[in-house]
Amino acid sequence: MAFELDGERIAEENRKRLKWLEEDFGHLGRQLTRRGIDIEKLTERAAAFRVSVPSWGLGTGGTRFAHFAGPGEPRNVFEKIEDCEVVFKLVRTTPGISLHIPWDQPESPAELRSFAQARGLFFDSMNSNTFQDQPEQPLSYKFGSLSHTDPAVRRQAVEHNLECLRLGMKLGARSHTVWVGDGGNFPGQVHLRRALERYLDSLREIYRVLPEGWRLFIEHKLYEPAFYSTVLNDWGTSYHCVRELGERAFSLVDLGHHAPNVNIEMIVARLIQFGKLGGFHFNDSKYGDDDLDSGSIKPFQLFLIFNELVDAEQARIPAFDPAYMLDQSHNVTDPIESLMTSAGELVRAYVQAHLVDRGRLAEHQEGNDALLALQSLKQAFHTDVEPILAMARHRAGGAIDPLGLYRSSGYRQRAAQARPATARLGAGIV
Ligand code: RM4
Ligand code: MN
Ligand code: MN
Repeated sequence: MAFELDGERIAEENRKRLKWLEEDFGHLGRQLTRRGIDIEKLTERAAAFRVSVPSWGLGTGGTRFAHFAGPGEPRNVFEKIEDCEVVFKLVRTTPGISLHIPWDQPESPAELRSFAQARGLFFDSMNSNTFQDQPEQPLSYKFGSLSHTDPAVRRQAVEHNLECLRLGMKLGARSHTVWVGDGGNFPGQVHLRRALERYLDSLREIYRVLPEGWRLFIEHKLYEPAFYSTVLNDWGTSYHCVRELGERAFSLVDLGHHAPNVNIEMIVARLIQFGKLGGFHFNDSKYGDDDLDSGSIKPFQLFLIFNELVDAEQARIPAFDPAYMLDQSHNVTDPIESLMTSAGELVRAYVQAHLVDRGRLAEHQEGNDALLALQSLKQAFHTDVEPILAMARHRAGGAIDPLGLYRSSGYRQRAAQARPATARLGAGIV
């Protein structure tokens, strides 16, 4: 599908909004100067922020009850990339794409790679799928995959991961993310220690052939689809596993994969301190792995996570380089709109975290002044940094108002015509 939202159209829309933006930017700049902060430097940081989009987030998601298809959903990986291009052109922070195999299995990897490259996009992380059975698959994952009791099933699951690595090499990817649903529904069903040992043995085989320069991310999750026990259930278990595996193995934190009220920013701080924070799957949730839009439910939590990340960045913690990725399921919104706004929420939290006066905060911490310590965070969190975000987008050739421009472009309506509904691809249980 041809993409009419070209640079000229974006620039034309921006011209209408630039005067007001400059006024707001100037005002915020003066406020920040009073706080000893240089708005220009902050805008550069905002422009340099990167987060990858999940190929599986471009179609409408679904629950285990129903899937309500949206108009013009991408029908294959190429159409997903066309939609990624829209997100990227308008917000400029999202050139990376995470792929899910076999949902995104291309016939010709070289063709897929150049299709993405031609649009300024690249593939960052490969994601394996051993939580579903695929047609023609010899052995079932009903009772697990990498931790299955049957070595033949484990072998098949390992092989699938190796296939992802081989494909990822052809696509120019730099990391591999493993999430498994292995676990049990009933007490006694799974031997807890033996299952983890089997899982780790399988991972060792994958890690052993991890391509040069790649990182391996493992993603823990409390429950679901297993409702009683899950083999990689929490960050502590994940930390144990990545330490066992080696220096290129890291823990990945998916925000929705924790019990309600768990202090995720503390988990992030711990993993940073232990040198094992690999990256994130950003999303938000109220109850479980809801995969809602980032920052939609608990924006302060998102800020506090970025507060830890920026603190580590500023402290120049060695080898601190987390991969930022979105992992969302869009059921009632246009996925392109959700991804654009979610990317914006991450940049917002990132920029706000830079507003924290760390010297002052440290003084309040040393002096045990709980109230003023909280105030130093709140002052940053309450600052409206939207002019910085908009200016960073504008200067990078993106849209001052991505949502407004996207809606007025009629892209979705054209997609609906160009892509009549067919059998739906991918994402069964995101
Ligand atoms: C899981 C997990 C994984 C994602 C799958 C589709 O809950 O978040 O990252 O690949 O869903
Ligand atoms: Mn995830
Ligand atoms: Mn999830």
